Amino acid sequence: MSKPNGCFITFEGGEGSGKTTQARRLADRLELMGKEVVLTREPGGSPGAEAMRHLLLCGVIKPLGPEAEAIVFAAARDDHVSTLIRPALARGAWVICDRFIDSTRVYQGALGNVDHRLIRGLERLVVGDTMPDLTIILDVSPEIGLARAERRGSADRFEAEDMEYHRLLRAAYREIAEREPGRCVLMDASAGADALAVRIWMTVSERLLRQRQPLAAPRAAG
Ligand code: Z5A
Repeated sequence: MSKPNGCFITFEGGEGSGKTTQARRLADRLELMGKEVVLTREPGGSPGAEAMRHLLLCGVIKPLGPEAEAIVFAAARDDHVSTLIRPALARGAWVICDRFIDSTRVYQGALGNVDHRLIRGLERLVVGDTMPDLTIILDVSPEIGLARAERRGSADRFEAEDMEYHRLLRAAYREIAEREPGRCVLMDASAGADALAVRIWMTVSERLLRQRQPLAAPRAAG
């Protein structure tokens, strides 16, 4: 068992949906409760994977095709899962990750047309049973998301795709949320960051924290 006590939460969604902002806020709140929190991201999160992040986002892998891209994302994930995520979960930490397997399913699978057998095969090999306990999918229109991402800075290889690409991306995320309601929660991310943080906290409390509360000690008789 790779996570006997720890808890694994991932954030997913299109550009500018607020993943990084909300992952940070959730981490802060859990830390205030005294939890050990490991806040991380993909691609990247470990020294080996961060080196691969640069190659993936600057576009040098793109000419090799979407299959090669999927394999490099999986190689980066392998390093991240084995050197950071699994050890943290095994010692009982809460791991919060900004993007994970659903990004590969959506960007390389649904949008890059990489065969789902390759995507799932890589997932089984690299992730195994280290699946997220909860995945929060932030859903926002591409118009709002890209405007936010633009305000933040220059476009990477994925942000530079056209509007239709971003509409398909949103639809692919919605489909995952519908298919896996036990793991995924879709949230309207067009609201302000404060309101969204409250809804995320309620979801984490209901789905994960309550289950992990130690049972009250039985009252002494008499
Ligand atoms: N990728 C892939 O193809 N396959 C894979 O397996 C993996 C990834 C793992 C990583 O980019 C790219 O890699 C990604 C998919 C691909 N594609 N792209 N682009 P990244 O990590 O560098 O970027 P990102 O994941 O798209 O994140 P982002 O653009 O930085 O967006 P965000 O994290 O969702 O949003 P944010 O940084 O929290 O907020 C963006 C701005 O909006 C910022 O100024 C905030 O202050 C503001 N903001 C945030 N929330 C709100 C609300 N609620 N209201 C108003 N303004 C807000």
